[in-house]
Amino acid sequence: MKINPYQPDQSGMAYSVGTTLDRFIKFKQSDFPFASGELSQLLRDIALAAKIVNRETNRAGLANIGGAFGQTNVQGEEQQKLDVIANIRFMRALSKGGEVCAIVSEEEDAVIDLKNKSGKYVVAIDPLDGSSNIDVNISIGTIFSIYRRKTPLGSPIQMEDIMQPGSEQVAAGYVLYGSSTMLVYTTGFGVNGFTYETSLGEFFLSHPQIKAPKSGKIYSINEGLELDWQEGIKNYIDECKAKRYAARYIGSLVADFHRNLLKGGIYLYPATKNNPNGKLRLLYEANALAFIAEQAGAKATDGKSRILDIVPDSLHQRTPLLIGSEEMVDQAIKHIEKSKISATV
Ligand code: FDP
Repeated sequence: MKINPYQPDQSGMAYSVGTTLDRFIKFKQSDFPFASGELSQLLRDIALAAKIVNRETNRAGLANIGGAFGQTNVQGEEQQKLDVIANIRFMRALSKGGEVCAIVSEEEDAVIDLKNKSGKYVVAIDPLDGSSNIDVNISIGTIFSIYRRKTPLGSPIQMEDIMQPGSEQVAAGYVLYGSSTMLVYTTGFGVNGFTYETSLGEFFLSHPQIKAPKSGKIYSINEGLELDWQEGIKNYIDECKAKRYAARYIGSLVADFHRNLLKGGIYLYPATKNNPNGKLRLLYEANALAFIAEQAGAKATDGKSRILDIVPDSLHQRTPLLIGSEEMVDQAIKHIEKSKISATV
């Protein structure tokens, strides 16, 4: 029997391993008519750093890289050693790649100006999200947003390059370090997911054109904070319970978001009494996931406005976040609006 390597293989002897992330990015470059390949290279740089972080997270239990680093970040949160390692890996990949002029990171107080005159892109990144889950072998993630700089190439970086609303993102994605490692990203032409094949050291296309279910039966929220929620959120969660929806809360935003994106559901981190702006960061958490959500047909809001329309006024700005299946987010918004009306009459 002769097997044609260019045809789908019926025999199973030469089954196709699939499309690598690199090849997919190369094919997709034609989505951008005048693209010179820098965004593609930048996505490859991110994927490379993700592979290294994946290796570090996998051996964390053995390599004395678990636990606290002994310092707090600008948010006052205790940095874990892996937070610091992931930050170093991504900073290095982004600065050496040559496409980026500035980086905003959860782990850095100020903007990192790379003084790279030819760098077209600004990256906002949470190198390792879900820090409280690092030491207990629970899924964690990386979240990134990519913007084109506004000021001319070669001129000094300005705040207008950094403080762009999420609607200006040219690409965004996340890496989920879970039972398998996945990279999911969008460049504004749908959402595609890639699973890491450890023995080959490659990400392969496993979830082409992800579409979020319009509705779902999963709600994800930290119910320990219920006493601090506003009325509308309480009422919405009561409705979820009345409908016997399933409560699923990992406490790693990427993991909770990813599950709900595939299965249908809603993730909520609302304003609370202590955190009137919620907990999550607009620039390097909410914006990227909101872009992905919308590209997959889901929705993201802070309860009042579309996340992607918010114009940031500070680097580490927080925002309430309600994100997930369209009908569920709409229903939550209805409850918030209704409770406001009843509070004023
Ligand atoms: P963490 O503080 O562990 O880094 O981004 C912050 C985040 O995790 C999200 O990943 C997660 O969804 C949320 O905070 C968990 O916050 P709570 O512990 O307050 O529920």
